[in-house]
Amino acid sequence: MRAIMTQRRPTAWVRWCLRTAVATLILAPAARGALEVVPLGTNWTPPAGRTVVAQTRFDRGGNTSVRNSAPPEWKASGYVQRNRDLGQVFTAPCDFWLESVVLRTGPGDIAFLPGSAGARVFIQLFEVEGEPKLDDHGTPPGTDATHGFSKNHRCDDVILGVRYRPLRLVRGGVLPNLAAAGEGRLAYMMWRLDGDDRLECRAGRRYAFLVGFEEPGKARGFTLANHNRAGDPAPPRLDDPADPYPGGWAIRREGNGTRPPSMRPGPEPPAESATLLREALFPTGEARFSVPPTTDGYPDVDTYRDLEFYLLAAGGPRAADERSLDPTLHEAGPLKPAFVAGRRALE
Ligand SMILES: [Ca+2]
Ligand SMILES: [Ca+2]
Repeated sequence: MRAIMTQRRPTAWVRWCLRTAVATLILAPAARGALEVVPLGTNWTPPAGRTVVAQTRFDRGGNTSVRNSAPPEWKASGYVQRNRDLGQVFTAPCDFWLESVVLRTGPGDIAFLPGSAGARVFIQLFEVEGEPKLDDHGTPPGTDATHGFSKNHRCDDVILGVRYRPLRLVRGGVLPNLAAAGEGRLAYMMWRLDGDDRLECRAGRRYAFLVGFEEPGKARGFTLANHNRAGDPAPPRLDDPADPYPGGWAIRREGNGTRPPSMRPGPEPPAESATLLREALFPTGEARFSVPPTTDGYPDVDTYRDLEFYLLAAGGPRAADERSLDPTLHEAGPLKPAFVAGRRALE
């Protein structure tokens, strides 16, 4: 009897293993750990049901740029223009799996530079811990900012009291040619995470994303549509009722993170410009991703800025098979858009 069972068990075991392996191959996501940047054109409507957060307001002026230019540009006011990653802090309004971030280029004249199409990009994700506090740098209304890059008293106001804890770095996206639509102005793009790189967000917690070019290149930069209240004459406050998105604020990583950077005013770079150049460039290799984001910037800060951005949760039709593999995806119940502001109404 024992001999018969010993012969039969391996056969049943092998069959079970084969069935499981085949099922796994069929059900497994095609790609895991990938970043895809998808052009959405200049007319795009956030999908109902999957849009968890939407900040729709943007200014008609300005060029708020993501860039990784080589060589960087000298500014006669006395500094080398710093390479920069840009992003946004948000508060999860419910439990959800973040699958996509939709961003939009700005309306300005350098919305999408020619060295950007085809460049490799990344998105870095953080949890934001602590409670934000506004530091006006000792320059309230009626005084000038002290750092010399701007006189606007709000341009040295920064958010302190928080720590940006890195959660995930997803590389390998390829930026599409957004200039194919609207000359690159006000063009939407979807930064989509696949498989294990989707981020589990818990209701009430703050998170942040930061996007940038992986490598420097000639004329490599694009702007992001955003709304900035740095010019508001009202006294600074974090709970400003005019804030279009009270759940967070914009952030950046500039150069090697030195704050404030050195200034040597003049029409040409000084002979000894190595320090200025080093401060303008990202550290090489992995060190770049350890430079924490901040609202501090020169000449602008992100303290009063919000990007135009949309967060889409996993759970759409193309994720149907993945949903069956992950029972937590829909435990939070129906998704409701939150922090919706501005002109655009969600369908
Ligand atoms: Ca100030
Ligand atoms: Ca805000």
